[in-house]
Amino acid sequence: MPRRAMITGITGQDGSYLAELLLANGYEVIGMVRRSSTVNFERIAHIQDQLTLVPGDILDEVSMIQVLREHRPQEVYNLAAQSFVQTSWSQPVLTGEVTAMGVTRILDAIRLTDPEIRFYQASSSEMFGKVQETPQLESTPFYPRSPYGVAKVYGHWITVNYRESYHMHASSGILFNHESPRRGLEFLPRKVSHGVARIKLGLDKELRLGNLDAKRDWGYAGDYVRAMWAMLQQDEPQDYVVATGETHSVRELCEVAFDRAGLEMADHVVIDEQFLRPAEVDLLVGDATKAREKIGWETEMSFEGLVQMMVDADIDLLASQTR
Ligand code: NAP
Ligand code: G4F
Repeated sequence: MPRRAMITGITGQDGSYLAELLLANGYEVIGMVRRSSTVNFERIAHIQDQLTLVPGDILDEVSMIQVLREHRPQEVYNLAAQSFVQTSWSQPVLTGEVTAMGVTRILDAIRLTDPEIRFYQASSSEMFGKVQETPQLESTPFYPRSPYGVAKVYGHWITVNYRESYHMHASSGILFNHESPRRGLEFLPRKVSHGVARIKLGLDKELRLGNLDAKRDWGYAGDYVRAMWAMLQQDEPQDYVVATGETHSVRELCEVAFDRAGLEMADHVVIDEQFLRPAEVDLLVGDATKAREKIGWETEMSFEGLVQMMVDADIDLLASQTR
């Protein structure tokens, strides 16, 4: 019998890469999708015929109990979230309901239907926020700087709590920023790669950004989903930092992107206050030694390679749309 996994957030960036990985590993993949008035399956359209998509919402525990009862997965990956940090200030309650309480709902649905299910929680380096040590590792204290970061801290600790209270195989991946051509357009790296492509093709002249000095540890989403899967194959559930160990500023990322397109960043980037945040996370850089040693995880994509790939992909995409 093939193993069966359920993914919440399968229509998102990570959900699409994880679904590909699980299918390649011979899994039957159940994707929980929330109702919307228009279908948004672009990221999974190429594998949709191999997936079982079922309706459900992280805001509704009963819907998840029904999905779990009907499909009986052995593994559940909880990727669903309101994941855009900036929006978490304008929608703090929704962010808490989805990104924090949603984790309790899915954990509880698992506890009630089949506590043997192995569970992955998508925790975030945003939990480190105003960092208490550098680099950040599993033992670094959290100091979140946004309603999103606060919600992720809740999601992280409720995962630990269900592991300790009910002996569930629940693991949390503390993932640092990871990107790809499938990233949402509002996140900085994709905003830059898409903006650069638009300028290159003469569709725009400027790119409006916020804080160019913030530093992030940026990796490739395709590499990071391998770590999610590996965590659930371990005998013991644990928490792991997943990061490249390198940090770069927003400015450096822009320079690589503009350079790739043969453009001068200074000619096009405009600072726009609307993209500054009420509180910023100035520096993130992770230490993934534990993931390397215990689950054999390695990142394969370089920072420059990632940014260049995203710029190339957006130029190809826009060129095909304007042809
Ligand atoms: P994403 O592209 O924004 O995808 C989020 C997914 O959550 C989408 O499929 C979305 O569905 C779904 N969702 C939102 N609200 C929902 C609800 N009420 N019920 C069910 N599903 C809902 O995010 P991502 O980049 O793939 O990230 C995946 C997870 O990892 C998130 O939890 C994120 O917070 C976390 N994370 C991401 C990073 C990163 O750098 N990418 C780093 C650390 C942690 P729709 O398509 O219908 O909107
Ligand atoms: O790409 P970002 O929006 O990602 P952020 O806030 O680091 O969060 C992402 O990574 C987290 C992991 O650490 C995830 F948990 C979370 O779900 C999300 O995937 O912004 C990156 C940096 C920030 O410092 C921001 O202030 O870029 C800076 N920035 C500067 N100008 C901008 C802009 N960010 C955005 N989105 N748009 C700008 O115009």
